[in-house]
Order: sequence, then structure tokens, then C-alpha cells
Amino acid sequence: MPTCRSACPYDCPEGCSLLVETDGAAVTAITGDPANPYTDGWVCAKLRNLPSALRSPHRILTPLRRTGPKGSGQFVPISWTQAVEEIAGRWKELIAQYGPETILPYSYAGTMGAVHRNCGEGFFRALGASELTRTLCSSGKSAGWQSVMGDSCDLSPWDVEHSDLILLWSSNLPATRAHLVPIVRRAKARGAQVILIDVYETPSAALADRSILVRPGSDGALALSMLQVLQAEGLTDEAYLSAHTTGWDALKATLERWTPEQTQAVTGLAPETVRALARAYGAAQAPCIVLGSGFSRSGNGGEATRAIAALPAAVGAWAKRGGGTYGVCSSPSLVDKSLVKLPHLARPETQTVNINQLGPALAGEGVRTPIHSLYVYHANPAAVTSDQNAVLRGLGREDLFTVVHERYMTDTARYADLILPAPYMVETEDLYTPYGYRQIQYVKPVTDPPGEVKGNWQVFSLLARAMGLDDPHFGRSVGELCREMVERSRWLTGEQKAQVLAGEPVVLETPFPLPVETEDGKIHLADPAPITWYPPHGGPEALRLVCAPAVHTLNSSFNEVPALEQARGPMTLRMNADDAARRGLAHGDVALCVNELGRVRFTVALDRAVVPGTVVAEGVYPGRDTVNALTHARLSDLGAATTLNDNTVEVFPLTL
Ligand SMILES: Nc1nc2c(c(=O)[nH]1)N[C@H]1C(S)=C(S)[C@@H](COP(=O)(O)OP(=O)(O)OC[C@H]3O[C@@H](n4cnc5c(=O)[nH]c(N)nc54)[C@H](O)[C@@H]3O)O[C@H]1N2
Ligand SMILES: Nc1nc2c(c(=O)[nH]1)N[C@H]1C(S)=C(S)[C@@H](COP(=O)(O)OP(=O)(O)OC[C@H]3O[C@@H](n4cnc5c(=O)[nH]c(N)nc54)[C@H](O)[C@@H]3O)O[C@H]1N2
Ligand SMILES: [Mo]
Repeated sequence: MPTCRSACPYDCPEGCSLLVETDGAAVTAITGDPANPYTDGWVCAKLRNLPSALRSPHRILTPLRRTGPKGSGQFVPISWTQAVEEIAGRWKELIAQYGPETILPYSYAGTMGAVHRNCGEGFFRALGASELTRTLCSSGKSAGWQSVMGDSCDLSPWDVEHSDLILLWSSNLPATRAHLVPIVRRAKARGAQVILIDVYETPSAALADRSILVRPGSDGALALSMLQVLQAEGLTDEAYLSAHTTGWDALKATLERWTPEQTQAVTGLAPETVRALARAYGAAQAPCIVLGSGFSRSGNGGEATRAIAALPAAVGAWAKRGGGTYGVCSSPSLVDKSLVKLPHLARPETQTVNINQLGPALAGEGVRTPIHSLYVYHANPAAVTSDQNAVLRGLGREDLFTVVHERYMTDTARYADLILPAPYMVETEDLYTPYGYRQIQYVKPVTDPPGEVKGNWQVFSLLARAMGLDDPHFGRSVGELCREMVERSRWLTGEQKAQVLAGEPVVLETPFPLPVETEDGKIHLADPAPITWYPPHGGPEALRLVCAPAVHTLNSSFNEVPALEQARGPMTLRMNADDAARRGLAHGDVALCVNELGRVRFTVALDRAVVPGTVVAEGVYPGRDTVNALTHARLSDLGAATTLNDNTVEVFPLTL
């Protein structure tokens, strides 16, 4: 059985290095590569089950043209020549009539490969198409972090082992950071205390000494309250604060507004819970906050991140090994993706559409040039984007020329005029630099792509030629682009570059102490204004809806793997037992979840504690009327990011 090296391409901080077994032609098994110490020879169930998808009869293997009404899923095979001619022909007509901004690219993170993920940006810039602001995930958190910490990185996962107090804050390790679980266990074995801060008892609760369940969108108030206690009780590290921060006096002057008593109505936490948490944080030698992103997908998510980022500075945690945060910005950009993004071609006057506002944009809202063509690649907007009903109305427009580059019939592909067949990672060449730690790996295809499958870059090369873009850039090979990115990287030594190009996973050390990468080298606690808290968006309904990751799937990816879909089970709404009882709902009942945007059926689950007034929907399921039919296209305070955890709903028993 030949075994080849590869890397996991999914949008996950773990960025595993893989060993792929084949029978000479088809992939038979995927395991973890022991050469990457973080992967440590094992991978999650999602990857272990992936081989069945590679050979699934449901894969799209040729270009397809729509024959039935939009959304009906009726298509006939056509050749690549026909597909490319048709796209170029339609685009040239549309550009002549409306200008190139009438074309909107939509992509996100189906593959994290440096070339295939980013190359479309360069192509669409060269065409002059509308720009897409890609803030579907954690941009609110990044913007909040940036305002306090600039371009600073935080810890690597293995540093967490040295902490003596680990706060799993809005982070469900078994789902999204599985390789951190053994590290946290080792820290516990050495005496570390672990506290979960979430809106419900996730499987991470099993790792924690205790769980603190907060109201969604209240994390900023909780962090400010912790700062208030630290300051009032003399638990801050004033020497660190004066040497390494600016704005502490200005922030300190506001803290009396945030006593645990005053924030109780916001967080739902008893004052003694917050005091005990702050005291434990202040007393720890090297407290570490493992910070997920769920809390930041809120109208106040950027500001909440600023408040949380102030905590390690207040106690001088960054100066202690294992202290600080992990999970915010755990790797610098190891390679420069501008080689394929071509930012020099961006024109400031070009129309920009925020990825979260696809539905409104397709309805003509907020756009100067109406969108007449949508090109979707490595993304599934019909499932993952807020205001699903608006997205589906837009995709249903007969006058919208939609091209979808996909691996199987997603809900988005169903609405395409043309579908182009896309590969799995084992069929492509690319360079991977995970965002959860400092690692880089170059991979070559393990198997030939089946049928007429082509990677993102190959398709943009074809489209560039058909559209008359004669820049030789579009004629380069993926291998050349990967090599140039590696050669140009300022993070790698010559020896490491050679190792990367030989296909080895290369893991970089984290410096200690981590440098503060702001203009003045200081952590900014009041710039432009002291950190504060304000209420999230919400609505008139009684319950806050939170979207959480499912263990067996990753956003809408892996919905195509039957074993994983079965293991995940039906669309479930996790509720607090009192909230359910008040509505006459019991575990296993079917309920209708409603707000002004949509109506979604869920099976009620009461088996995990949920903070009162909150309902939790894990995972992104296929079909219409799924959870994003209930999420608004509103944006966060900083970073113009998704607010998919900041919506309100009412829940009713479904009487059939
Ligand atoms: N198995 C699996 N793995 C994944 C993914 C997946 O869907 N499934 N998604 C991938 C992607 S794209 C990403 S970005 C990462 C995400 O990884 P993380 O950033 O760790 O996960 P989040 O989706 O942000 O959600 C983490 C937790 O935030 C909690 N949460 C939500 N709102 C609040 C709040 O207001 N306050 C607090 N304290 N907690 C809150 C949720 O209940 C959830 O338990 O994981 C990646 N890995
Ligand atoms: N309700 C709810 N909504 C969410 C989330 C949630 O947890 N709950 N998570 C949010 C987050 S954090 C994120 S990051 C986004 C993710 O949103 P997306 O990036 O759209 O992620 P996926 O749903 O994984 O869809 C990726 C698609 O890309 C395809 N693909 C994979 N590789 C390739 C390739 O090489 N080429 C091409 N052309 N296609 C490829 C896959 O088949 C898949 O259909 O969703 C967001 N939306
Ligand atoms: Mo994400």
C-alpha cells in the first residue's frame, strides 16, 4: 500500500499533516502524520471518514449546464470548452452592458491552500469585478485584537501546557481544537485548573473543573467586571502595565461602572462567581485564555475582544511562560499571498459587497451596480450565510448568471446555471499554513483527479485566457507559485525552505516572551477610547439564538459523508429545561423556531445545561429552512463581521 504525505485543507486551526494510503489508484485510508508533532499521528473522525466521499457516486465529475428551473437540480454534462466559452461569452455581454462590477465573486474557506484559496481574488481584480469583503468568520475578533495588540501573535497550542489556569472561553475543544485536548489534560495532571466559559455545557465541560455559563453577547461585560475586581483588590501587575501598556489609567477610571453587581443583569452571573473567577485569574502564575470566536459573532464582538485582550495585560500574563491567550492570532502570515491576490490591481472606487450581505446585495440593496452574475467557489452561501431566505431568493433570480465550482451538489450548486467540477485536496497541489499554530507544508497530489475535475487555479487560468487577460501570471503553474511563496518567506531559514519544498511539515518555534507588534511596542488599552461594553443587537423575541460548531461536520463541509451525517443526527435546538417547560416542550419534541426572517423546525434537546434565555443550534445542515434562515445580515461593531450569534427567536411546540 503506497503511503503519501498530504495536509488537511479544511478551515480548522488544527491544520493536520496527513498520511494518505492508496491502493495505487484510490485513497483507502487517511491518518495523521507523526512527522508533525502537533498532529502526533492522529486525525479527527471527519478526516478518517473522508475516503468514502472521494469515491462517492454523488461527486460532480464534468461541467454541468442547467436544464430545469433554478434550484431544481436538473443539469446535463457539457465539455470544459463549452463551459468556458459560455462563461466568457455571458461575462463579455454583461460587462459591455453594466461594467465588470456586475460580476460578484463569492468565496470563503472550502480549501485553506495558499494558492487555491486566494487565487480568485487576483483573477477577479484583473477583471474589475465587484470586491467581496470576506468577514464570515472571526473578523470581529481579529479587529478587536488588532486595536489592542496590533499585529502581535498569541501563544502556540503547546505553550498552553505551561499554564496553571486555563480558561476555555467560547471554545469547544473536542469539536474545533481536538489536539489541544491532550495538552490541556497534561496541564491538569501538573495541577492546572480549567474553567469553561460558554453559553452552554459543551463537551469541553468534561475537561473543566467548573463551567461558568454566561448570557450570549455579555463576555465584554464579564471581562470588564474581572478587570474591576483585579484592580479593586490589588491583583493587577502595575509594573507590567506601566512598562508595556498605554491607556491603563483611562481604562481604570471607567472600571467602577463594571462591578460584578452592576454587570449581573447583563451576564446573568452571581457577583461571587465573577469575583472568584477574577481572584483565581489574578492569583494564577501564568493564566491562559483559550479563546474561540463564537462570542465575537455579535454586534459588540469587536469590543468584547478588546475587553478580553486587556486581561492578560492587566496581570502581566504575557511575561510568564504559558500565560496570555491562545487561539486569536496563533501564527503570523508565513507566506505572502499577495502573489496570487494581486492587491496592486484593486481600485478604491470599485464596488464592495460584504460577504454577510449577499442576500440584500442580490436584491439590489447597497449596490450601485446591480449584480447580474455570481461566481461561487469553495463556499456554500445557500447554507452558511445569514438570512438564508434572502440568499435563496437572490440565487433564484432568473436574470442572475450563476457559476458554482463544487465537488458535489450543494444547496448553492443546485441554483447554478453552470457547475464546474472541483477537487478534494488529495487531488491537488498547494501550500498550507494553518492559523492555529506556526506550521507550513507543501503538498503534491496523491491521486489523479477523477473525471474532468479541475482546481481553482486551473479554472481561473482558463477563464483568464478566455477573457483576454494576457498577464503571464495566469499562465503560471501551481508548483511555481508555491515555490515562489516559500522562497520569499521571511519566516523560514534556507534549510527550512528546502524541507518545505521536499514536502515535510515544518513547525516553527514560538518566541518567548512574544513581541508586542504595535507601532510603539505597547498594548493599547484605551485607543481610540477606553474599552467598554454595549448591548448586542438582539430583537423583540424572548430567546437568544447561538450557532455552535458540530463535532462531526465543519460548517457545511462533510455533509456529503453519510457516516458523519448519521453520527451528527437531526437538526437540534439545545434549550434550558425551564425555558422548554414554560413552552410545553420536552426532550425529543419537534419545535418551530421563529423570528421575522424565517421559521425552522428543530428537535429539542435538554441533555446539556444551557444558560437561561438562550437556544443553541449546532452545525450547518443541508436544505432550506435551516438555522441561517433565522440569522440577520447585520454586521459587528469592529471588522464588519458576521453577527450570526446575535439574533433572537421564539420557540413553539409544533402541533402537527
Ligand atoms: N468539528 C468542527 N470543527 C470546526 C468547525 C466546525 O464547524 N466543526 N468550524 C471551523 C471554523 S470555520 C472555525 S472558525 C473554528 C471555530 O472554532 P471556535 O472559534 O472554537 O468555535 P466557535 O464556532 O467560535 O464556537 C465556540 C463556542 O463559542 C460559544 N459561544 C457562542 N456565543 C457565545 C457567547 O456569546 N459567549 C461565550 N462565552 N461563548 C459563546 C459556542 O457555544 C461554542 O461552544 O472551528 C473550525 N473547526
Ligand atoms: N449557522 C452557522 N453558520 C455558519 C457557521 C456556523 O457554525 N453556523 N460557521 C461560519 C464560519 S465560522 C465559516 S468560516 C463559514 C464557512 O463557510 P464556507 O467557507 O462556505 O464553508 P463550507 O460550508 O465548509 O463550504 C465550503 C465548500 O467548498 C467546497 N470546496 C472544498 N474545496 C474546494 C476546492 O478546492 N475548490 C472548490 N471550488 N470548492 C471546494 C466544499 O465542497 C464545500 O461545499 O460559515 C459560517 N456560517
Ligand atoms: Mo470559520
